[in-house]
Amino acid sequence: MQVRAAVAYQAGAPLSIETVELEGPRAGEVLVEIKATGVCHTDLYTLSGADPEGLFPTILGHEGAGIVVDVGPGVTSLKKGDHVIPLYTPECRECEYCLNPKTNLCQAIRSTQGQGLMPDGSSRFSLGGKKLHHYMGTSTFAQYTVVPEIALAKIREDAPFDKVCYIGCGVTTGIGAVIYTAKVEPGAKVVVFGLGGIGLNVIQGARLAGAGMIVGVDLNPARKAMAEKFGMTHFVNPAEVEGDLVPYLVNLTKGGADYSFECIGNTKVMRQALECCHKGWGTSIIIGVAEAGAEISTRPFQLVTGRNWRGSAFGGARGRTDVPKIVDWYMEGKIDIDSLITHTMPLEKINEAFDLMHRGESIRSVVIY
Ligand code: NAD
Ligand code: AHE
Ligand code: ZN
Repeated sequence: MQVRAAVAYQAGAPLSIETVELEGPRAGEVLVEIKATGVCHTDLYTLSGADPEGLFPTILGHEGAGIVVDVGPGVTSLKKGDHVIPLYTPECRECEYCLNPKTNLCQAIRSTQGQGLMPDGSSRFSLGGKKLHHYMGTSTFAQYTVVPEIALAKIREDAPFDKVCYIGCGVTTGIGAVIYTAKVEPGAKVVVFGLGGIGLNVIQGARLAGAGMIVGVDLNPARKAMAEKFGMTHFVNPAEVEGDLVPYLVNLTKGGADYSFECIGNTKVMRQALECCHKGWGTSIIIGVAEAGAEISTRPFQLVTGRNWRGSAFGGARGRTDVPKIVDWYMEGKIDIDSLITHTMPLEKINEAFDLMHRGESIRSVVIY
């Protein structure tokens, strides 16, 4: 079939709206009509050319929601008409990762996904007879996309696509990092670096977990009001701190953070996030994605003296199991998504979403098909 899509021809260039060819679903695959998709900083990162898995030409996008239109042979868990959220972290429930409660990183299709291909090693997208790469197994910047069955979470039908698409990455990544990865306890002192589409969800996750102190750190003063609405108790702008940021934060938290979260992708900030943690037990979670070749460093003494350095992908969530629950939390009013969606646009204007993010003017932009 022919579908409208935003094609990334090469790194650094704006996306181009094209009519591309999409082949139907093969065995174990599902054709999804994407109704809405968020634009995440990771799309911008890959488009920048810094991502070693950023293959071009491609169709980006990994934060979508839509409706099943057709299923390939052997698909049993989904049928035409089901409402779904595509998952860049699938959940096969069979691989050694899925069977290990310590991780959410299902590896069933990771290698072909990283090569921009479907699990059988081919692509369903093409333009003018030339192959287009898939992206993160989802390619939600297309009106229709083909996704493996194990990479789709079935969600309730009364959930609005233009809001719950954000659960496909940002909401789950932020709230999940607090609840599933860090397992923040009531009363904990939390420091969040970067108050964008991810960090603000870490803040609402920390409030949900009952954290006693939630410090937000961002260079953009415009982020303060929104972060306060989501539960931030103290705002720190590093540009306004005299002297080193780390001792300032240790002092503010009276000894250091129980948990810190880096939601920027800046390796210098990752070090600050670790070193502002409390001696003996503080845990720092890296969420931000840094370019290939970037390295983190600290004095080993920081770890010897009991600080823990960890990372979190997709918030530690198991998509097919946890995403429908997070949709329920939204529908029950336990979490706020609407306030974070600051801009919406049709696919034709998707480049504006990237410009807004570059200028720090949006929290989340959502493309509505
Ligand atoms: P964003 O652009 O919306 O937010 C980044 C925020 O960081 C902005 O508010 C910006 O002002 C702030 N910032 C930038 N430099 C700073 C500095 N030096 N000190 C303090 N604040 C600073 O981005 P986002 O969509 O929230 O994504 C954040 C990061 O998380 C990106 O690296 C993205 O690729 C990554 N990410 C990771 C996962 C995962 O599963 N691990 C999932 C989604 C996104
Ligand atoms: N391809 C990049 C890695 C990017 C990365 O870390 N992606 C996160 C999700 S970001 C969503 O916005 C992730 O889930 N990582 C686990 C994985 O298996 O990719 C690179 O640098 O190579
Ligand atoms: Zn993302």
